[in-house]
Amino acid sequence: MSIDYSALRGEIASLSRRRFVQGLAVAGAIAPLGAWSKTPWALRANGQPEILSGTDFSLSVSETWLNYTGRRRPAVTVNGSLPGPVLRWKEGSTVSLLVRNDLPRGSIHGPDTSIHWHGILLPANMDGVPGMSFDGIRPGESYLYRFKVNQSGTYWYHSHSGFQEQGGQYGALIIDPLEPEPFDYDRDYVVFFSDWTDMDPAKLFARLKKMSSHDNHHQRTVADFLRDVEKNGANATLEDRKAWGRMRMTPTDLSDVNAETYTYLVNGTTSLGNWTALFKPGEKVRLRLINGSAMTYFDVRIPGLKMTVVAADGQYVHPVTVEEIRLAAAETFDVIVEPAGQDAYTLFAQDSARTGWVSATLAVREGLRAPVPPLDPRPLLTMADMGHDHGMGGQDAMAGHAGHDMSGHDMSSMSGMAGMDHGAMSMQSHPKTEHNNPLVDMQTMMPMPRLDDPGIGLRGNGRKVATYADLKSRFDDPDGRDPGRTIELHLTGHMEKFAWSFDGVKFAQSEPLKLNYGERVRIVLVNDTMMSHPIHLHGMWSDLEDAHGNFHLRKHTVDMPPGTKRSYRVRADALGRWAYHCHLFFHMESGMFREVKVEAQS
Ligand SMILES: [Cu+2]
Repeated sequence: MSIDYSALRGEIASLSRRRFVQGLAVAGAIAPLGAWSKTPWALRANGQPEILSGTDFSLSVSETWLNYTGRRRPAVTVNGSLPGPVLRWKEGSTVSLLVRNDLPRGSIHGPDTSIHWHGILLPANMDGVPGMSFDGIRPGESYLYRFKVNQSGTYWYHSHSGFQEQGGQYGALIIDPLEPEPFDYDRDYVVFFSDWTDMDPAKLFARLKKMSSHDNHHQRTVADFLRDVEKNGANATLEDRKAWGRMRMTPTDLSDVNAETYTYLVNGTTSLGNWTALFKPGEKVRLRLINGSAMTYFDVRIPGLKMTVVAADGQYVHPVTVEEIRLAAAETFDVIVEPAGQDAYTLFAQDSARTGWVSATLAVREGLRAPVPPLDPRPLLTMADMGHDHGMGGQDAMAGHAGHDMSGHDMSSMSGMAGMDHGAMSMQSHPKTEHNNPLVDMQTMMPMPRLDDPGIGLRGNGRKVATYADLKSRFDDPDGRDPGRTIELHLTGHMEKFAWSFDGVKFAQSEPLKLNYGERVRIVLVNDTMMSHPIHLHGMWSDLEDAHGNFHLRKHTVDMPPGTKRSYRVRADALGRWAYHCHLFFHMESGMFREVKVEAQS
């Protein structure tokens, strides 16, 4: 083992204690806990954001000073709270949302603002992406969003202006369905995860561009090396080190930004605040898990309880009972739990790099806690995770460097190069724009869908982890047509430069991706990088296909782990200009973003 986990945990614990000294930051007054409620929704837990329901909403985007770490810092908030109020709509109604920009002059989060309704199908000018859907909202001005709500489920909203999403401008969106839901429950809670930083998000981005590995100081040591030699032999160890060196990455690079920088929040509260969802033994509790993080994947579990997943990205799935769920940034999952036999349970969310966590509690009354489990061991990326068959265990994918890096390449240890003839193996081809491209540091050679892979750090952990393969939409393909054409796009990047793009072309240099109004198209994504990317298409559903190309799972955000190739169907039934991007905030900012233009055929 290359890391002393107990020391790491101690370090994090002491860090956490420091952070928690004044760690409970709630923008307004903490809502007093009301009497027990019989209705599923009405109960407001301590610190639960305000719930606004109906059809007419007035929202104010402003700056609020919050203290999560002992220092007061300016957050950008909606109606003064972080997260903003829960908005509760009704399917079939028409909602009006007047959003006013009340950011003070000179705010680090200004000047303009916007709200994007994530996962909601609506007219293009209501989507809230400045420069694409509308001009944004100038200081002191308002924008009236008005559209018919044609779906139901759990979603969220966030700013699409500047760095405001990282600065705290987000909230939950709940849409009650017209038809009864295919499951029942006694209580209903929003569980909104996010990652807070005291830094000015613009400065954090600048730091990433300058020093992309800042948060990954867990470099392997000489002692690790000697241990590896003992275990794997000198040759294999040297080869492995050489290969990693060539890929400009260490095997502990799991996230670009992590708990070194972030304080993780659930419903706007740190672990110390202990956000608590109350239950009575025997009740069914619905938890609407929303990952509103800028850069964090959360692995969520409740030790002692199984979770039955009933919806993904707001859309019903056949119920599947699991013990753990990985939430990519922007994903939502609705789960039902039935706590009984204990007075308190810990809801535990650790980041995928195992650098930190946030916890909350399910309890029969306020003030209780259950034990918080330790962080899982920090996983090491393997060459296989990158799609390399390195002769150290057969894997289903292989990878190589992009063309410009191949000179002097040691073919005995690294397999694959774009365009090479590898005989019977079906090699992944790559777009021309990736070749000799200084923004592309790697290409995958034999990517696979891997829908049944729990993911790095979750394999074989003794817990049943939900995978995309387990989650099947409760309905048939709502479109029904086979896709008329296929568009392949590659997720590309350069770790050291912190440059991210599609097909090696940054947004600023890219042309819009054109879809014909009404067509059913298949989008195939190939991940040519070593990071996971949650890819989000605005305005239209992403209907994920199974490994055989059949409709499988309706999503608004499709997670793409390293070494994967996944496909989904899109019904181009929404005219106009739409954003299409990685939902890791700083990947989007650095160029992993495209415009999708849906046009009527003349
Ligand atoms: Cu990304």
